Amino acid sequence: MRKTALITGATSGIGKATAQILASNGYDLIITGRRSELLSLLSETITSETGAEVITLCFDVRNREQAEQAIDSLTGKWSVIDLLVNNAGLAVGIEPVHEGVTDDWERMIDTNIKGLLYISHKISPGMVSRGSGHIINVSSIAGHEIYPNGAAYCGTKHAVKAITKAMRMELLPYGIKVSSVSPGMVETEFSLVRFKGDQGRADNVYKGLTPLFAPDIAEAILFMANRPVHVNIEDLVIMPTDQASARDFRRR
Ligand code: NDP
Ligand code: 8X3
Repeated sequence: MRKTALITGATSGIGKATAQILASNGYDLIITGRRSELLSLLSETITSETGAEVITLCFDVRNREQAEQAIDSLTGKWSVIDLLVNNAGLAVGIEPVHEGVTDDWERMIDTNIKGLLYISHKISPGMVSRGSGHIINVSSIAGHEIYPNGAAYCGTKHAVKAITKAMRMELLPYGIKVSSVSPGMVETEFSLVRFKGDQGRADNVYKGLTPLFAPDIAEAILFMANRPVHVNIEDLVIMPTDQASARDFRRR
């Protein structure tokens, strides 16, 4: 029997690659994001390529009312979510706190922390009542390490680590798995967003090294989701071979 997964931030990067690989491996999908045309396009492509059933929910995870309404709109089989991938997230700006832009911090905190909590709050009660389910949070090496000019982003990903562990403890009595995946540098739209559309600066991030690519993380998420019932992967740190820490790179 096919399972159902809800993926936040499926219009691009890791979320999109995760949607594609899950659909090819027995999941029907609820894909979400703010860019409705990209959601529709992805939904059509996945259905024609894999035969998976896909529905789309277009909303901003920062907007609690929108997020709650979107999840409340799910009925029938779509209200039974086996796997939640909390992926929507971003970094914006790269300045020290004393020179930072407060609006950038709001965007990161509201998306990476509050959005993840809003969605988990709406979807986990169904898992609790069924006594099964799996939540995989997309964290980061920035949830394990800290680097200068990344205070707010690292703060949000450390928060994701704390929320993941707390929810793992809270959901333990119900047999629900809670995991995180913590990638290093992955080439997606991430750097373009961080540098506010400056393609040159975004390209420089990946110059001279081989980063991870979105399917590398999607494959890991599929692996985590497919473990036997008695196995929960708590966290998976995945780095490019060319990156040894948040600050150590091998560029040629
Ligand atoms: P992308 O920018 O390619 O994708 C981000 C996704 O998040 C998009 O689908 C975007 O959709 C969605 N999103 C962002 N803000 C919102 C919002 N307010 N409401 C709803 N959806 C939103 O980046 P990645 O794929 O790289 O990022 C995915 C996750 O991976 C993030 O949590 C990021 O922190 C994490 N990560 C990324 C790394 C990297 O180097 N790339 C490394 C470690 C972790 P839309 O714009 O349509 O709303
Ligand atoms: C993204 C990776 O190193 O820019 O989470 O924080 S990093």
